[in-house]
Amino acid sequence: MREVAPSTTFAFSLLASLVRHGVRDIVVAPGARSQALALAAEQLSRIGVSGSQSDSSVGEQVRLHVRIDERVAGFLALGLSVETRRPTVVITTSGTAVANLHPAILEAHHSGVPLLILTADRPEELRGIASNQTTHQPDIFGRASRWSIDEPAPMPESNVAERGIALAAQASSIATDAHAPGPVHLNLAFREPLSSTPTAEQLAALLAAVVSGDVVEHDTAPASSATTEIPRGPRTIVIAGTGAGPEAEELAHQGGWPLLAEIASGARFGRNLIIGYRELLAQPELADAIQRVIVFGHPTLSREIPALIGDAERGIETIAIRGTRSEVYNPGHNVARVLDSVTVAETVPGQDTDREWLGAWLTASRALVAEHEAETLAEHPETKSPDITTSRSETPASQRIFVKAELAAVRATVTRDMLVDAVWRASWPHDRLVLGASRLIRVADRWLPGKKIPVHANRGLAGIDGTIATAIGIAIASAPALTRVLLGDLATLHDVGSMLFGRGEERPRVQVIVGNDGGGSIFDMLEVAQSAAEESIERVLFTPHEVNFEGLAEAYGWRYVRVSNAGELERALTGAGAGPELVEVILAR
Ligand SMILES: Cc1ncc(C[n+]2csc(CCOP(=O)(O)OP(=O)(O)O)c2C)c(N)n1
Ligand SMILES: [Mg+2]
Repeated sequence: MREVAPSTTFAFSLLASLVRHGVRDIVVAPGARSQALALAAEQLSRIGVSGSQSDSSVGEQVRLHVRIDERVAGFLALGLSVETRRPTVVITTSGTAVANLHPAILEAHHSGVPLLILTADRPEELRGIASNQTTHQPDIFGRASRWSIDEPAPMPESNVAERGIALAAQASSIATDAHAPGPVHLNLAFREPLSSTPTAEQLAALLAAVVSGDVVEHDTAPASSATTEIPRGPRTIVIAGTGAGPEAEELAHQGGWPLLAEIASGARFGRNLIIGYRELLAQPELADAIQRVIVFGHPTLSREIPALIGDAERGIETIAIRGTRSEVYNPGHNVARVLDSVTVAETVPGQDTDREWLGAWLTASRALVAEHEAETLAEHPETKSPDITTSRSETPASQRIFVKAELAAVRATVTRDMLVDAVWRASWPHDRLVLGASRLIRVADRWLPGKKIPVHANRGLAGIDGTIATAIGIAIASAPALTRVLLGDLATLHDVGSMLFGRGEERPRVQVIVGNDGGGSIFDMLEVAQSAAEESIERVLFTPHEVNFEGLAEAYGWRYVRVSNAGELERALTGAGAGPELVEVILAR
């Protein structure tokens, strides 16, 4: 029997051991140098990894996903990790392939998402001599990786399997650190032979060695976090940025405080929720009375929040809840305390919940929402749903009025407000919603009411890249749930490579809803758009295009739906099929 190549022994030991440590998804991009890893991943996805030597029925299953473009592979892995809350493995070859992972790694770093990046490299004797496809890969991601190691090529005489197992343990424990999860980079050198094909017996022996060789810690130990009691007293607001989670709502509820929760905070629900917070923060009666701010997650959608917290003159005490992101939110370095978690101290006599404080915010919020609704209706009277009682009327005249109004409502052109509202109404707790970086997430953040639904947005760096790939990862991991993605046309075109599913790759239920206004209309909002020449803004900021989205969908084998009015929008949102589809919504610039 031919001996198993060290590269293959190492690849199997490392990957099988990572699966034993909780990995459920492996994303592979093709390449020769990484062949041992890719082939091992493919094998493991078919046979699973046994939980114990004697009982293979308690095996761990691992899913394999293959993508040609490493940038897509990186964001797909990010989406998978977001949904599974486990680290996802990404395997690439050497050279520019590695660099294509950088955007997803930066996003994962800034939003605290665990990733295990396995990049193949040349062994030391082939480095620095202009060898083909060879660059300086060790620590290429700099501060964005929690840990990076340049692992020498596995050699026949070294204890290759043990090394793979040890490396897996260390890498997964760092990537899933309870306080600071994030990307880990294993740069792995491989020497010829780059792989070999083990026989069934050799494979069984390799896996048995992994099962007996590693100590499995499936679940990360819960973060030992201190809970600090804070007094109820000061007039407090709770702010929830992206990734805040339900704890923010819980605290607001406990303290009886207004809750200003961004759209992707995971806390935009409950009785204390304040809609229209940006306008309200501009009202001195409310804003000037704030004495304390407690901030969860990463607020990124308004200027008002950083301005409020960052203004030392106001004398506001800001407490930031640490969370698991790499940086603590600290505008103006004005955050007084950073805490793991807080709870409200028992009420002492004379220090009851300040009902007036919450009441003032809620009243102002309701007034604002009513005003906004009235304005919207005045601008678009056709969107008003007809009075249902008139349809039951006996007189033909009033019936005609009803039918006309109904037709007008159905034929109404879609505005951004209508689009975000319709998507929000169509979403349910068992669905997933992903929001791209564009005007639409801001419109959604401004007016949408509270709803307890899972919303994700890549707000670590708020890139327009990788949105579709991230959503596909979320869709695959949350199947059979429906994942909707709402994003702009440029964000869609930036990530169009993610629409490519190779033959045999899973095609999840994902509805990519593109608000197409022909370019980056978010830039029309910039102050400079008032003074600069229109054609200058047009060329370098708006960046117009005339892409045929239907043709694009056809090329990639996606279902396509075009929406040009309110009726078509409703139909598209409720008519999602079983696989990927592109819904193009025509918006006015
Ligand atoms: C990777 C990356 N490049 C550039 C930007 C800057 N940027 C922010 S929004 C935007 C345009 C978005 O256009 P579109 O997706 O059509 O949304 P719209 O503004 O039209 O709603 C750009 C280029 C970014 N956020 N990320
Ligand atoms: Mg656009």
